[in-house]
Amino acid sequence: MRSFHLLVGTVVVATTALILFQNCSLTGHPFRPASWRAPVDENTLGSGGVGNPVIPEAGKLCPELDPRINAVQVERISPARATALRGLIQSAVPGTVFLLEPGVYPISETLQMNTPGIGIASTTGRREDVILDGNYNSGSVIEVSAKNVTIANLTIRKSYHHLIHFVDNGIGGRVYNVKLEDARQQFVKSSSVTTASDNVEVACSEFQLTNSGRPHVDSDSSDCYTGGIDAHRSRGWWVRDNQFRDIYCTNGGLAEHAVHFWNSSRDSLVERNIILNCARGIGFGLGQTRESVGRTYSDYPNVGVTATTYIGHIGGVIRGNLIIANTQNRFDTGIGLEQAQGALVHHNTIVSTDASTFAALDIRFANSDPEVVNNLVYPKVFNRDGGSAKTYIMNVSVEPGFFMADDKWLLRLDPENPDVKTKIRDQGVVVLGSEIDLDGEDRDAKPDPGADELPPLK
Ligand SMILES: [Ca+2]
Ligand SMILES: [Ca+2]
Repeated sequence: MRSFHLLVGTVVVATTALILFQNCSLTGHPFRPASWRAPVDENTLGSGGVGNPVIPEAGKLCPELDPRINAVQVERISPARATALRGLIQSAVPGTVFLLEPGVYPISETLQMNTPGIGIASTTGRREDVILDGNYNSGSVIEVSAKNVTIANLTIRKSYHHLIHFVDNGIGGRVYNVKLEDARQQFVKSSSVTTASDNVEVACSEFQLTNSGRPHVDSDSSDCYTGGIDAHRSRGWWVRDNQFRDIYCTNGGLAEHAVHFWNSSRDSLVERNIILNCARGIGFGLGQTRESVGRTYSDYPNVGVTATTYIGHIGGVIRGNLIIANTQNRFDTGIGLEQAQGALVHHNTIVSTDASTFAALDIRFANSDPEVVNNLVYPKVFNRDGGSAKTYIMNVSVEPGFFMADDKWLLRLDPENPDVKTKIRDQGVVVLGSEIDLDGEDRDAKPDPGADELPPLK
């Protein structure tokens, strides 16, 4: 099926572009203009090549967030008051923002953010200046159970359960410019009993499992019970412009995805994330039938209730993500769709040089019927157990040789490579919602498949 695109000529492409433009619509999300992106550690990521820094538009997608805007009250906290923080948050009036001065804040008991509109951030705006350290004590570091809570500009590390756990009613939450490091279980979790935490934005943040954190991963609940974002029964999340790194286990267990929405989640928008050396990239749904209590919607009344009508994920968009693995025996799947109905998979680059890779893209079970357009994939795409793409065009099979030779992360295509010139540059079709590439640059009128629009020809 993948070879089909190579035969598509210009006329067909133009026609298809028109049809696609008319048919594509974002399921649930209006187009949200990109606003900002976090700076990237270029020492780790490599130079990018062709005179481009890795993120040439740094700042455009991720401008600085000042949490004092719209705050009803601002409370300044020093590390000396770390032990008082929990009680102060507990008794805060709605709209209070806690600004923490630089330092390490030991968190021995979960911070319960259960008042609407409250926030926590550093005084400096730099995430490395303030560290909430759970030291694997117990529970989660932060639990969110109220609307419009903001967590920004700081670091959270070493949780026994989750670094941030959205429980009931955490609607409209925002996780912004946060460094999330070393969770024993999933880094950001959403699970609810009564009211799901919908419309949460996780943006411009960095998730990393370090070598020193990896031995702490929970291997009792499953062999490798961790992952980046793990959201059950959640609707309308927006996960954008983040980095996920090294979320894998070395004990033979398979980590959950860097970004995973399942158990009848809906309308997730996952865009422009960089996912490096994680065991699995992005997942919508998991398994053929429900594993725990799913969620129903008025227009999908039985979707989460009975095994025969189960849908793992409804709608949603996965676009402009860069999913790279160059490790060995760690990488399983780039994008996994399991009972994921109506997903749009556009302009992603998925490349693995890991010999144990199962699939760049895995389309599984009968409800999975994605529209797959303008992706770069290597090595394999699978349709299995009755799953198949509804639309599959202009997806190009790339090889590591297509990328810059001095770029160990395979972040940049080599514009001089003959295959890049003929198979990728300007060969995509116009897809609504993908106007901005991974760098925050506008795509030209002839889009290039993959996450990055190539620099113009000189
Ligand atoms: Ca182009
Ligand atoms: Ca670009």
